[in-house]
Amino acid sequence: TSGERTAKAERMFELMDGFLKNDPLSLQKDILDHVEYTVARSRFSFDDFEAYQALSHCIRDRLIERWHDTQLHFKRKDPKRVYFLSLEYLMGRSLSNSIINLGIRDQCADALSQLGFEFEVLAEQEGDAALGNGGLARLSACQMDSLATMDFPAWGYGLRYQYGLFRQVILDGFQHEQPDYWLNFGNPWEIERVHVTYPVKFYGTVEEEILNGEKHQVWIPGEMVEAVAYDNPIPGYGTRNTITLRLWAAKPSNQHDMEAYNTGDYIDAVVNRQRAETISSILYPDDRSHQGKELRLKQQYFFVSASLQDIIRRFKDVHKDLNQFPDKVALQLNDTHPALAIPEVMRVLVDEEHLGWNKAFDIICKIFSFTTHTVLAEALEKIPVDLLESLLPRHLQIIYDINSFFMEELKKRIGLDYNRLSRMSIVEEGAVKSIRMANLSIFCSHTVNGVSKLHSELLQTRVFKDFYELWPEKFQYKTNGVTQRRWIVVSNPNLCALISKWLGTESWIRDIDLLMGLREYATDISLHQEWRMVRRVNKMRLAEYIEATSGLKVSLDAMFDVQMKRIHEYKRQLLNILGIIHRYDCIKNMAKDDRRKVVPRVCIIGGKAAPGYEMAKKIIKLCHAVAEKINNDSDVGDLLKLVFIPDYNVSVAELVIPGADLSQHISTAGHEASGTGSMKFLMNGCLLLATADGSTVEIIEEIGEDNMFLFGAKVHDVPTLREKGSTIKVPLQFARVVRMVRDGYFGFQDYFESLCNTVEGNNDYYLLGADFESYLEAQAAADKGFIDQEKWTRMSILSTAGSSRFSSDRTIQDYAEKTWGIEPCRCPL
Ligand code: NBX
Repeated sequence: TSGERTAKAERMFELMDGFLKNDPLSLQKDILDHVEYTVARSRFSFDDFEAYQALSHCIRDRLIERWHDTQLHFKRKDPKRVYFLSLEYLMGRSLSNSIINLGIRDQCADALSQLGFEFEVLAEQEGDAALGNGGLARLSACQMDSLATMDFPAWGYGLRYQYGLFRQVILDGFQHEQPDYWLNFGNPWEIERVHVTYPVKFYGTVEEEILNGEKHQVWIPGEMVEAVAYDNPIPGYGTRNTITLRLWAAKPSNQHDMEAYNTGDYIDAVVNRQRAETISSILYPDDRSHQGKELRLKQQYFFVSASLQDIIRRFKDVHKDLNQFPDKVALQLNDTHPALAIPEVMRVLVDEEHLGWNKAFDIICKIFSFTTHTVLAEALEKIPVDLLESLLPRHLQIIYDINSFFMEELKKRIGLDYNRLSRMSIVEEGAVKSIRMANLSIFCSHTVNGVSKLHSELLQTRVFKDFYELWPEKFQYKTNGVTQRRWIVVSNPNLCALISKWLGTESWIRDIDLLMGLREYATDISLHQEWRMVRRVNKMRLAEYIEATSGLKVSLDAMFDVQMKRIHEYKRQLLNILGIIHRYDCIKNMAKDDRRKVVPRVCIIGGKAAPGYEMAKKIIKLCHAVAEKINNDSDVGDLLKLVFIPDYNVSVAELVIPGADLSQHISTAGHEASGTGSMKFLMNGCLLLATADGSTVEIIEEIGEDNMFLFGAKVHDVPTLREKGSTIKVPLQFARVVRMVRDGYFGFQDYFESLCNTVEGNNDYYLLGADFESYLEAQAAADKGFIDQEKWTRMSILSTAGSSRFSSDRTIQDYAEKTWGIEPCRCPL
């Protein structure tokens, strides 16, 4: 029997002293075994990449052990679980992170060096897993790390895109997109589960059936594809817990199109089958708009359907009564992208489990929580009804039913205020009738979370005001955070060692509040020296990278000033570039003697523009055109350099952030929901030059205005400034730098014209002109601060110390307590 078999296996395992060992010798043996048997190279001759592959498999084996134990432990304890539903994860590289979380970094480095390899070199062999666009996707990755580390019974669900976010290639200063076929060289970090598959259905019709004398709607689907699970183990730090990120890939189903085979058109039938795979083949690279594309909707439903089948199966393995579902399951919607989960759960409960509408809806409202990541009403997702009707006819009916119920409830509360009813309705009647996914998500979730305090205020007073007034208790916020494991321990090992030395413990890696202990030493001169030394080594590494990627040599004495994030008009990279032009112009017009007083700068900009976002692409080109002029001007020399670092991604961030002196987070107030890049810079002791937007407002509370360079209109000034439009007094310097671009000083006059138009007079929606003067003042303050290195170092230490509030551990603790109602479930060692 299987019970006997299990007992026998357990005995054998103990006899053989089963678990893998982590001393350098055992690691070496395992690495060499993988060279020979997994990579299939000779153990006497293999290169860096093959060594990376072997090492990864050796680490993967160790992850799998812990992962099995964790899953078994969860199964035995059966705690309430959270399921994190996100269409995007920016995991970056896994090797260093895994080794550090397993606590075997030194042992691995030893093992490798005895084999003649260097750990850092092997780690560089790994490509990024870039299954997401920007902040939202990296946040998911940070939160998975925290969930694992804090022992929460959590699962992440996502899509296994074959093509991740495009690679950005710059030719003549223009962005070109190249496909990121990241699976080309294999992926040791995933485990294909050929037996964990679910059918996902599309199209078809809805028919009425009579069951036990009652009318029922049944969906007769027209097409079917198969979802196959790929599991990515996520190890926690300082714990055995290793949780699962389960990504779905689409495969043709065997029942896909039986007819075609029967009619004999074999070739066509096979080609058709292949098309199923396109569902999970590509990540949409646009992080602002949604175009109502059928493929995107298919992706969303494919993801939701497979995940929910898996979740419900796991529940039913142990429990009979679906009424207990809310006691055991929390479903977290990462933005509205997975919101089809709401009608899908309804469909399963009503049509398949015959639970009855009211009971089912009651369950829905207890299990879903929703987090939104935007402030812009126009960025909210809407699905055209036509599209939904053809792809998911039954879901459309269910959404209509939810909406009728919603409208009835609303009328009880607000009467027949038709304007308001139509604003709040889940169905938007307009030129294109569509479904408002945010309204659906708010109505059906028990909690609506914003991602920073300011964001939450804006949701309550503007974007979702109508909802807030009626259900204030639903609205909460959880300020975003980032994981110190990735953003200090992995990416800045020297700073990590320094922090541990001064705090006298490594415990801050799990218990981030301890980081505040650094405040005590903020004026200690010997810490200052060591701090500056660490920072200088990081700058050296960054300078080497700049030289290797752009051929530009930069001075380590200059201030490294970085703005790296997706390119958006609201993030105002253009303000940065115009500021740089102004700096250049000033240097040019200075007497030679005065130039000695200029604080040298290396301005570093990086980020991807959505392929269809014309203005963002022009900003990238402008950056290159300006760089070309400045970097070749002998009057300027080392006083000013401008570099665009191409193909910004997680691993580039790991290299750049530790080397930055100053970083810019300069969105027009009221536009950045939170911002998480700033938190990574802060952790690494980089000073911020920022507007009071998103989470910066809370960073100010934490480290104080004096420890950063703050500027610009406040959120409540913005509407008035916009009203004033062209009557605002814009500084002469602003008009001058815009004119330089307009007049072709940097070439490409015609091409930049439309870009210049966006910041002039009434068009200046993002208020570059209005904020320019205070921006320059903040820049001047930064220059002044940089001269006083002692003061600067103190501010830098205080930045790191104050970053503890911005750890994703704190965010996750908040979610666990206040939104999901889950508790840690720690796997014994
Ligand atoms: O989410 C970002 C916000 O802009 C940041 O302020 C915030 O810090 C971060 C995490 O909460 N939003 C974001 O990254 N959105 C997307 O990437 C996106 C992707 C696909 C899409 C819409 C938005 N259809």
